[in-house]
Amino acid sequence: MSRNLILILGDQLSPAISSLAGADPRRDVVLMAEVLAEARYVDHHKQKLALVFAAMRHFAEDLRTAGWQVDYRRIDERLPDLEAALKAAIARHAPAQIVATEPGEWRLWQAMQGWRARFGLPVTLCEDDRFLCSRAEFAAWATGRKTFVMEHFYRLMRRRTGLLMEVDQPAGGRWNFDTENRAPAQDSLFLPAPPEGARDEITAEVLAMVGRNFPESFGQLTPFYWQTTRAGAEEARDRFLRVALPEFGTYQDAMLADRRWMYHSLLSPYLNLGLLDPLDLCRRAEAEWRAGRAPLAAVEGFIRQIIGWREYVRGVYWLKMPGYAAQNGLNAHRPLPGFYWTAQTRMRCLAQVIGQTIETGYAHHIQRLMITGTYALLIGTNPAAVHRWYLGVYVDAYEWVELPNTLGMSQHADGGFLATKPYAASANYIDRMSDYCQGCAFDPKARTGPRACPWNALYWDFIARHAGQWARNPRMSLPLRAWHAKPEPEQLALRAAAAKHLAELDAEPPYAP
Ligand code: FAD
Ligand code: DLZ
Repeated sequence: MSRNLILILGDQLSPAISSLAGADPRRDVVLMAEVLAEARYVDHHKQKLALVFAAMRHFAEDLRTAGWQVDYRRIDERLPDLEAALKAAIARHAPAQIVATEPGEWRLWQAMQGWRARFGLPVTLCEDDRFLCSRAEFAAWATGRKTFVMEHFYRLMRRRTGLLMEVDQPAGGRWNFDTENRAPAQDSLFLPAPPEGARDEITAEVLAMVGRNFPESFGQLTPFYWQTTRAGAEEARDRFLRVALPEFGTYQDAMLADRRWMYHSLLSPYLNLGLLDPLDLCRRAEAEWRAGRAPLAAVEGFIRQIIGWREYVRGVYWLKMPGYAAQNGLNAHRPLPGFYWTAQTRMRCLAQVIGQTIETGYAHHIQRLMITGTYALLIGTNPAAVHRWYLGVYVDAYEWVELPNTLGMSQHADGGFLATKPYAASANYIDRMSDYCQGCAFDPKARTGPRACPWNALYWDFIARHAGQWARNPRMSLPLRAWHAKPEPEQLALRAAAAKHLAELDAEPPYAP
């Protein structure tokens, strides 16, 4: 029998990955390669680089222990890209075909379409069955639909998996317990301690290597918060289920300065790398509810994020690419302010979230959506620039999940396909959901004047700037009516305050990361 060359990418670190199914460890060779193109196609956070490379090296060791022959190429060898790694591996192993699981990003998927011609070998691309809904199934679900409501898709996934189902009815008589979630932050919250980062030899070596080779990359390398092995990810999972899941829903949207983890799971990096299986994780969360250790509202909310949102955004990504990435429905062209790379701003909310991002490579959903996302939206930032920032700075960022969240949900650049209403808010929202406004240089209650929080004028300027568009959107009728009801002098003052803030931003020298 002839030998196959099986390429395993850095976010395909699952022993049950489809490219290995049916392969023979005695005959086939696995190729894993740390390459410059993947490390540099966007300005990745240092902790993301360290996490990916350390997890890849650990996974290669696991494969070897399981009897696989692994051809592993390290970043120090400075291979330019995956094709260079493949070319060398083909010369070395003379395989009869290349096998891979379909990648998570369009750019690589497109490149793979040319591999057969380039390498003169058959290429088999296996479906990525770590997701519940395949690309084809999502496309079939989407076909002929007038609306693409996530909730409808989510119910289908609940039925398909049987998660939180009593025969064919949702557990507790309701599909969605969101109304019981999302309480504002309270100073008295007890918060679980942050997880400890991995400290084994491989990880220590990779941390030193990233420090040497990527000194200019975004973010701090240490303290390093992330687990780099399957066992470590499983420990983080068990700790979350035990300690934080019961409060997950209640404070899902809350933000507190210096208490950056809140009750979130911090499991997205491991899910996206393949160190945890999403369905298995949801079954374990369900078991916590069935055992009476976590309330249904928390468990339902958590499961919805994974079998609902996570699957849904992936479906949208593959349905809409490649055109999706170029959409700019609000015709926004401002560059991303330089302080997104430095956290040097007097707006305390942004300084907090960006500062935390620099230090950890993590921010929770509402920090991403309603702080860094909303500010970029209000000032009219080019969505492609916002997309590049999010794709780089978070340790869990891969385009299939990041792009729809950024361009669609956060920047409303897809014409309202993913979110029918923009996630725009004034300082009032931040003051209600966080403690960021306490001790800020600006007053969240003031709309104009030297101490007025810039978010207030920017919010109304955003409503006014796109008033024609909102007039066609029934979900925006309330803020639009409120804008039109304002006396003209107030409208003028708000727009002048917004113009002043934007002019100050424009006057800053462009930041080139
Ligand atoms: P938890 O709050 O504990 O949620 C549990 C799990 O649900 C997460 O681990 C994640 O797998 C899933 N999940 C929750 N919300 C979403 C969502 N909106 N889309 C997809 N999955 C979701 N998530 C990423 O995994 N990678 C990204 O690059 C990414 N970029 C984002 C960019 C923007 C602008 C926004 C608004 C959201 C983005 N998200 C992204 C979604 C979400 O913010 C993260 O999944 C979440 O913050 C990860 O932290 P956690 O594991 O503590 O999540
Ligand atoms: C994110 C990442 C990085 C930084 N480096 C590598 C790498 O050197 N080799 C590799 O195989 N994968 C890497 N990855 C993950 C890929 O970028 C990821 O597989 C694609 O973006 C598809 O999701």
